[in-house]
Amino acid sequence: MSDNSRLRIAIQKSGRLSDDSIALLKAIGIKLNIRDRLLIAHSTNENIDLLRVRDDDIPGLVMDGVVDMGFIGENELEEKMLERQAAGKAADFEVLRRLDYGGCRLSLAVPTEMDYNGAASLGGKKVATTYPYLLERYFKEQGINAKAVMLTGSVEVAPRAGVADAICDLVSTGATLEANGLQEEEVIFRSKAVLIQRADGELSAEKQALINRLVPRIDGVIQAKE
Ligand code: PRT
Ligand code: ZN
Repeated sequence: MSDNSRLRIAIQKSGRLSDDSIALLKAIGIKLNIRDRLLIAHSTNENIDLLRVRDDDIPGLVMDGVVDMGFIGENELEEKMLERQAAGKAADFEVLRRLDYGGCRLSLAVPTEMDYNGAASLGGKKVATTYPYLLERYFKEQGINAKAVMLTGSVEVAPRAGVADAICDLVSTGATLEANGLQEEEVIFRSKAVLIQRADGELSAEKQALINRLVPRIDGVIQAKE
């Protein structure tokens, strides 16, 4: 374990949120010494360590108090919160800021040849997704009796592979759906990257003071780009 007096921030090691999150930390004046293969990166000018992990692990690391803060997509955060609530685990955290990157939507898409007349058309069908809790919540809200089939990758090929009738996946440009003969039909969740921290009162006064000093700088960087 690294020095517990240093603020620990979880960040996606390599993926769509990595570069923008690191750029934001640098823009607010945090100097970082990142070595590609290493899990931990230390700041050379602030009491901060970065923990570089898969994005899937970040909500749990914050909610379990293993790290103090994290950069994460709202889609992943909400899914993990629902999953932990269903398992009776603590799911407390605070959103410090919604950020200006990582924008995408979680959408239902069906094969272009399918006869689709609203979400009720999915009744009795199987829908492949990496976000079963968000999808089941949507089905419940809409009163649709469909089944979410969990796939951690290649969701867009599930209908062609005969594994599911439709999919529920993240979309940004829509090119992936189109390339796979799928039509986007319903947006069930809109997401951006967010900066979260452990629940109120669980941080030392020193760490909370450091966070309180950093957040206005983030606002400044975001405003300067607008
Ligand atoms: O390895 P690790 O588990 O850390 O990474 P990951 O593969 O789970 O995540 P990653 O890096 O793909 O995405 C991280 C986060 O970026 C997601 O949780 C979202 O919050 C956000 N994000 C923003 C996206 C997209 N845009 C996006 N387009 N995540 C995934 N996609 C996928 C999309 O599903 C499609 O397959 O990218 C592909 C291209 O999308 P189109 O619509 O432009 O074709
Ligand atoms: Zn992931």
